[in-house]
Amino acid sequence: TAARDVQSILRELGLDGQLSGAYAGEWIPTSGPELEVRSPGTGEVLARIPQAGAAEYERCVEAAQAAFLKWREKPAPLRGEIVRRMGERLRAKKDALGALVTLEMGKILQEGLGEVQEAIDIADFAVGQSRMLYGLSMHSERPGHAMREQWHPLGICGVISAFNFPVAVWAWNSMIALICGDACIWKPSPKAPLCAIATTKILAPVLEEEGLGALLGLVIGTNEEVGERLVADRRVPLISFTGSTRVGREVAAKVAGRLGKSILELGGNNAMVVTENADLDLAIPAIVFGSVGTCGQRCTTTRRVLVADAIADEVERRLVAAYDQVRIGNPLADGTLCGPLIDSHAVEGMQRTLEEAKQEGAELVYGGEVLSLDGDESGGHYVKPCIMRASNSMSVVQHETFAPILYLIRVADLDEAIAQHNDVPQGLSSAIFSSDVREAERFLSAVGSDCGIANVNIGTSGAEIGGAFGGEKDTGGGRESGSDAWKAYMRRQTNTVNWSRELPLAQGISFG
Ligand code: UN1
Repeated sequence: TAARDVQSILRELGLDGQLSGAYAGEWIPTSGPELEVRSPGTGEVLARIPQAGAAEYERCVEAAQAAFLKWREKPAPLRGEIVRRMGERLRAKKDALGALVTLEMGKILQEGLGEVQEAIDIADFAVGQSRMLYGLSMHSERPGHAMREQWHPLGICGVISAFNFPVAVWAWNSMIALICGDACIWKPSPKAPLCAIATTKILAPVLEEEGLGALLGLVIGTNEEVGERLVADRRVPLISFTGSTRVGREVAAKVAGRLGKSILELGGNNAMVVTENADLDLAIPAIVFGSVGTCGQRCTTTRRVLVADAIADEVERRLVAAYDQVRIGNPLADGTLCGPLIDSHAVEGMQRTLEEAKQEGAELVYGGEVLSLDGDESGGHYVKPCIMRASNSMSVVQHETFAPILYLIRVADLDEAIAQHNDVPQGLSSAIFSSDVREAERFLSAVGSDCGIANVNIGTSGAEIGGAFGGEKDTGGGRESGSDAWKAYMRRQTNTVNWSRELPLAQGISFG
């Protein structure tokens, strides 16, 4: 039955025939090296995609630029109306697309569906935002003068996305970029290209009706052929990159070198502070969802727990009991809470980190085993989520390993917790569990968490789309999704209009 399910999911999304790796308003035949897509849960080959190369990339950019010139003239609320129709299409395909996320990327079905919901949510948000691209008006110091700012469309936005959120993070960028009047070119992760093809097949027809399909360009290709070209391309004023800090640093330097704009969503090293005043009935499940959810492969995954000495034994005991209840297995199956890692490299990376952790003196509390590897009967990349006692200064704790490893770190008090909390290179998401308003507010204050996201009595992951998403330091400083993140996708223009019959100069200068 599993095999039939897979085929029916692929068929429903139009992925069962010959696939192309490039869309530029129409699907362009591609003939580059084949990308083989395997399901991380079973090892089964889901598809083979002939990749796009330089020529197809060029077609996408040219078509996107031409479409942009028309799109920017459409009033923003009418652009919003088109995005509204896209949200409707996503709603209609939520079940199938959510299942595809699970098949291709390995997160459990509940999370696959949640990811598509996140894309629907941002589409809805973008519709409202399309009537709220507000600029300020200022009071001129000169008589008979008016001053204001306007926000204009920017151009082509290149979106380079990661495997772990193969639909939602692209949607954060593209839905907002579209209402801002931009075109998009998507280079998805080679580990999740089917989600990109399916999403484009669902959404682009809405734009095709307007003759503007090329606004949602898609290029599946290697970094050499496509990624580097996109990053270096002066016709692409904005690059939004999600991925590792190492690659993000290179992307940032290249885009800055041509004075382009970039939005960077890089690694996290997210911690939860659990004080003596924490409600552990909330904290324990929040830690489990944060650390085990998506098999530890969210940017926002809880990687460190900074726990008050006095309650550390109890927290450890309760976490072990909770981890023991986590059902690991086929991510499509009911009741599974933890699916596989994305591939064998991720499994090896986790094992390497655990080895290094032991050498540095971390103590294994729970889990960490490889449950099966490629070549085993199931072919999946399953591991047992792991808990370790560690200290914050260990090099394994300072690095992000994209796997379910949770470091328990004991601290004497809130001062020490905050100091250690901030003593890592990354600054994405953070949380405190405390029912004491003084502790909670201090954590959120200027002397508290240094992260882009700081929560009280909820976990580090699973943010809603309404807020700005992103983080500081090695996380890259970008903000996407809600709040005023839309401003990054537009260009600001300051206007001064003289409606008087004089020509006074600013700063009181008299000239001639
Ligand atoms: C990511 O891991 O790249 O807050 C994004 C969350 C999700 C998005 C994560 N809404 O966990």
